[in-house]
Formats: sequence, C-alpha cells, structure tokens
Amino acid sequence: MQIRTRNTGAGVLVLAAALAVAAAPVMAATGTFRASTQPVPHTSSGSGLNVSGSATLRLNGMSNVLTATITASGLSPRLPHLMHIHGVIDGDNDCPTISADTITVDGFIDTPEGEPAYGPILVTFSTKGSTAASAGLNLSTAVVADKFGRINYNRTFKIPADVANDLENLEIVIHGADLNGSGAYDGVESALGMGIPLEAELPVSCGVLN
Ligand SMILES: [Cu+2]
Repeated sequence: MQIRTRNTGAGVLVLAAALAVAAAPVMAATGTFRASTQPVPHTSSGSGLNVSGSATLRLNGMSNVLTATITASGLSPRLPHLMHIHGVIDGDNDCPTISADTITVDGFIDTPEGEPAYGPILVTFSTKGSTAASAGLNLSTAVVADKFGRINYNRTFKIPADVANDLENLEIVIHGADLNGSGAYDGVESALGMGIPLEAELPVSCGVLN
C-alpha cells in the first residue's frame, strides 16, 4: 500500500504551531504539589513546637495561579503563624537539622539559621493582601490558629513564574511558637531584629514539596 502525503495548508499550520511552542517561554507544569511538614528538630523545649501539617498546592501552569490548602496541628493556639514557600530557585534546598543552630547556639533553629538549608522566603501564605516575599514577616495577615492549635488555610493567588517553574524543588515552612505559654509572642528578640520576638519567627514545621 502506498501512503502519500498531501501538502495541505493544515500541514503548514501545524508546523507553524510547533515553532510557536518552541519559541514560547518555559511554562510551568500544571499539576499538584504536596508537602508533609514535620516538626523542626529543635533540641530546646517549649510550647508549640510539635507541629505537623500537610500542604497541597494546585498550580495552573498557564497562569501561574496557585490554589494552596495547608492544614497543621500542634501550633500555639490563637496566635498568628507566618507561612512561606522557601527556597533558592534551581538550588539545593532542604529542611534544617539541629546542626543549623550555629548563630545563637540556644537549641533553637531560628529563621536565619534555617536559611542555609531552606533558602529565603519566596512566597507568603497570607490571608489577605500581598503574598510576596516582602510580606513575609507581616503578622497581621498571617493565619491564626484556633483554640486547639490548628490551622486550615486556603487561598488562590498568582505566584512568580520562576517559583511556579521550580515548585517541586522548594519547601513549605510554618513559623511561630509561644515557647513560654504566655499567650503572646514575647521574650527574647529575634536575630532578624526589627523588634520581632524569636517566638514569632521560629520555624516549627517544614516539608519538602514534590
Ligand atoms: Cu518562612
């Protein structure tokens, strides 16, 4: 049997479309990324450190719109908990071990000490307003745990293209522990400065997205 190819206009269109795809910028994969977050392994003790959670991020790779669902338990009740996507784009990211406790050697892995492992803030899981890294320490828009120390966060928003392209290489980090059980973030100031107590920024749960 002989198969003949006819040179139709449609063939030219298919070729043109293929070239257009090749020339387009790299698009993020549409899909679901998950992280199971585990307690950050501090050796010093305090309230609100035994935090485990689950993050499900659904990404639309066309628009870079992310629908994030994050649940966690074991958090300090009725207090705001900063949550972020951390990482170095295309870098080697992971959750910190206690060997990260190198700056203030106090048995706690604070946010700056954890950064060599999990990288800088890339996205802020705020409840309203900005979700940019620059909103990362804004306690007034952070999710607040209920009286049982649980959070159930859900928000849909656009993320930067480079973050969308590298989601499977990044981490979810949840912060904040009322170490002394005073009902507020107080006590020693964070190494981050800016008047923020260590309790407010202390990483308590971390998980690798995949
Ligand atoms: Cu963080």
